[in-house]
Amino acid sequence: MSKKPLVIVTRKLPDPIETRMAELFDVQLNLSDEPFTQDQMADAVRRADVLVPTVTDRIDTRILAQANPNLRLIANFGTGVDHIDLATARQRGITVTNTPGVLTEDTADMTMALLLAVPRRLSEGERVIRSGKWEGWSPTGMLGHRIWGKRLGIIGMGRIGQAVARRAKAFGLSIHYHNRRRIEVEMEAELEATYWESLDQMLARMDILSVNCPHTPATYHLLSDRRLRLVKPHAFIINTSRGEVIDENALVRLLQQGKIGGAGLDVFEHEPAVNPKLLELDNVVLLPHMGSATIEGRIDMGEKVLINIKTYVDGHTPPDRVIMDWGQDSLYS
Ligand code: 8YV
Repeated sequence: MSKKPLVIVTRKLPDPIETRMAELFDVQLNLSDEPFTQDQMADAVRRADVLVPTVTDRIDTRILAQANPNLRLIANFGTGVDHIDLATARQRGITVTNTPGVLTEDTADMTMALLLAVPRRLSEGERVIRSGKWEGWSPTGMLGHRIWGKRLGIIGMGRIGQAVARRAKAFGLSIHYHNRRRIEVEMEAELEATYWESLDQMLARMDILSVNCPHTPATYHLLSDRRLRLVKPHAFIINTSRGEVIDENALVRLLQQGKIGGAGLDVFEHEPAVNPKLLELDNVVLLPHMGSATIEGRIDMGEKVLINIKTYVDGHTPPDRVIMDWGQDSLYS
């Protein structure tokens, strides 16, 4: 590209990142931070050389069909790329990059926060205080479930899953995992993690489950109604990955029926809509997709986006090019 490429950014990014971007490229920022409408998105793909979307944008076949041949790079601000039709992007010769690694620890922290909050009833406790109804300590008041000594089943043992395992080990949980392939034996030994080839069998044996796999065609409703019914009635389910991995209606039904002990959800199947029935349940902790929401993390993500664009514009393969590697036989990484 001889002239400065036009980079269109769909959401407000941290100021220092926007400043650097404007120095390097010809940039169209979204200062309002309102997500793009479908019309704005169509306009963006018709004009941009590089598009910087986020998880709130749907870059589907219909949108990509309207893209100009000059759109060569989609540099996603975020790790999950399930909102981008990767197959169509590939067909049209568009490179897709993401921001892996820099939000691993923050997301693992949030997983632990939920993993503690749900069994120990943190949100419920705070609601009691805020309602002004607390009458003081009692031997049987606000009893939750002990964490240490319990079995944690991690679904998806990639970077975030492993970071969760490290933390959970320090909290005295025993670590179990299911993944599309077994991790390196050295890593398994370091994490003292037990591999379960059968997700069904693992689900039936765990006290706490943590969803840490990406949403791909193969993991959509991985925790289906049938699988959720295998979970122990006192078990807790934590999800900081993507809502679509769990059949949310089935989860809500089983929570209502007391067939699952509780849930900690940072993500939802139809964000930003939250199933209203979840709001009626006391044994759930609900967060607005803030797993990686730290000031530092957002800067790091922005830096990654900048490096990916710069590398691409300079004619090289960007470091975080997304390789679509999920086939029929593969589940998740
Ligand atoms: C980000 C996330 O905040 O990176 C991801 O995949 O889920 C979030 O933590 C969001 O995606 C930014 O686009």
